[in-house]
Amino acid sequence: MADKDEKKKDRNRSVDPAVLEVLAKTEGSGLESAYDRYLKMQPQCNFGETGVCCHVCIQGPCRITKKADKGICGATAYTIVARNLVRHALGGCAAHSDHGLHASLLAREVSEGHAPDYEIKDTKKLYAVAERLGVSTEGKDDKAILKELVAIALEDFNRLDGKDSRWLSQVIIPERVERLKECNILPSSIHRTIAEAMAQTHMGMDADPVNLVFKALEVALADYIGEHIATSLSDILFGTPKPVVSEANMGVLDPDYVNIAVHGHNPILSEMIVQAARDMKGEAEAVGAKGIKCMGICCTGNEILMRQGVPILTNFASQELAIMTGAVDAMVVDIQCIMPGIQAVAECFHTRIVTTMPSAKIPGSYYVDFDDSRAMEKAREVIEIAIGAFKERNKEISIPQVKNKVVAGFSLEALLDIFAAVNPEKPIKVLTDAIESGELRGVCLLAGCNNLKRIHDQNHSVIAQELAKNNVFLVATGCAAQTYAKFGMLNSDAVDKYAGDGLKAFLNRLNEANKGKLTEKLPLVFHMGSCVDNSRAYDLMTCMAEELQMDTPKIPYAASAPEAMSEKAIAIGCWAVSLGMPVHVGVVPPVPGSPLVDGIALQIAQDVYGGYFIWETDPLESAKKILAALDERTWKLKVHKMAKEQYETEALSKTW
Ligand code: BF8
Ligand code: SF4
Repeated sequence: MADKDEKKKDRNRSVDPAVLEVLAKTEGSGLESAYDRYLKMQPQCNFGETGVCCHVCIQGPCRITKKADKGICGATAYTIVARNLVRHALGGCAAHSDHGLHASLLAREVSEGHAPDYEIKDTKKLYAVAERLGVSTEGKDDKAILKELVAIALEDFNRLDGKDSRWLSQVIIPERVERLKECNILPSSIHRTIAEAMAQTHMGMDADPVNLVFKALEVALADYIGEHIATSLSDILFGTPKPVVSEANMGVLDPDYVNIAVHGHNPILSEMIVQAARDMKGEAEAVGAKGIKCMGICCTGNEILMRQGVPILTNFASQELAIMTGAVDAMVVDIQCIMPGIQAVAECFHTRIVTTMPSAKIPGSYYVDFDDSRAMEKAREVIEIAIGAFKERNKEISIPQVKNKVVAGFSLEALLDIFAAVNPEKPIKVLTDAIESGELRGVCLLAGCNNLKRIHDQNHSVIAQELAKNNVFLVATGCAAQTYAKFGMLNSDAVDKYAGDGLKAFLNRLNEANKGKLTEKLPLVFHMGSCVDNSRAYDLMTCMAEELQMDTPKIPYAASAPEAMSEKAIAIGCWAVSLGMPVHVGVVPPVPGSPLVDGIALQIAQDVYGGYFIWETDPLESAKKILAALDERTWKLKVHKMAKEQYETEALSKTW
């Protein structure tokens, strides 16, 4: 019912003041964005929405109705829903892994001394990853170590011998590895898993919903490997993020500058664009600009915010609206989450859309064939296009004067460094102690997208505020983190405004201990990076599990995707469940069409993996359910600790 009411609402489906200003200014102008198209799309097909539409073969589409309880081939609702779930997870896995593969191939070039515009920036991380993966560093130079890491990564993409993924087996706790093996879902290699799952979901193949759901989880774990590889190698090549100060929202646009929006996911491109923009200030001044400003949208925005302090322009849902300000000279895109709609809007302005990757072209856009071996030359080509556009500005510029201060850059390494000021021996104990003492109720990862089915940014902001009020330690990634950036929730003012007493006391203790070391007070929400950096957020859970010597299902750590949209979000949600997290999703995915598959996701998964899904669209209810999931774990943690101490029941406390 609530969902139906939502759909009746008008196009002002946002709580971001900058977005509302642009929507108001463009009403009736003929400029079209996702906010308009969402309305035109109503009502959306209920068969698709609940997952019971199948077009796996071209006898279809088949949809399950009261009259037809099976597809033409005899597939029932549970087969169709489960098969669709596998294919959604596959899309996400392929996207993240493709990103991880690009990072691996670039790292190999660097290790062989090819890609001259890139280098190993973070030797400490190189050594840390080598240690985690069991690679000896003795007597080897950095490039040789990197080459070995890349070989392990590439083997994890291509292995055909059926052995377990080495990367995954090394980066998660042994108890989880065992569980995944027992359930036969530990991937061998990414590409093999993708191929097998495509075959398994072909018409006339697997009809068993449990087998299919398990395959979806295996695919999702392959996604996790791709993400972890992408994050690790990006840190080695571009630096592991450290606390950085910046700002966010459309007010970061400056009419006096050449404004370049960098949009997509791949730091291999955006790092070069940012560097080239710094080098080409003179060229911009020559055409009357004060310089060049880069700013980010979506996850590549997170990558360059975290490492370079580049401001955030906006997040996924409002990407077209940024162009409607008339102040964006070029929007440079690489891969993923790029709405094709940006081109039509750009054509109404002087804005150039520059596509850069062979796998993500848009008709009508400028195309610069980005090449790692000539990266700087290509980046300069892109900047020249933007400078050319600046000269052709032809419309009134109208920039919403909305922006907020941002403190970001919290890689796991950065977080542990902050904790180390309180406990240098065991930094993570600062967090686990605060949970055990009751000061904090647990940790929540706020992740994921925007989805026009919800009011843009509302679920993100309300859920975070509620959790903060209830003393949950909050980390964020992806477009969720960008909501917090835009809304001033990534700075210390937000702590005063929203945090409960326990969270305030915890953060104040850290601020005190880090006086003189940190230039800024700590924020309410800790920005851990892009969506592939959900691997960082899971590394935090692994670190807590190692400290508490418990399997992950006992750790009071939940995840939430308040406005999930993409196939990548489905893959992330599935690996998080199989790796032991309760996962809230604020937009119901196409699963309830099969009560059986729905039941597996919401309940049975918990018995098998310890993690499970929670579907809840209402933000206040969502926060309540996340808190209940955390409280259940905190309570269990205490019982197990007590049992361990009183009865020395190691087995009881270690396994879950
Ligand atoms: O990978 S959060 S809308 S931008 S999919 Fe896309 Fe979703 Fe944003 Fe980043 Ni992640
Ligand atoms: Fe219909 Fe079966 Fe073909 Fe799916 S696979 S479209 S249910 S006939």
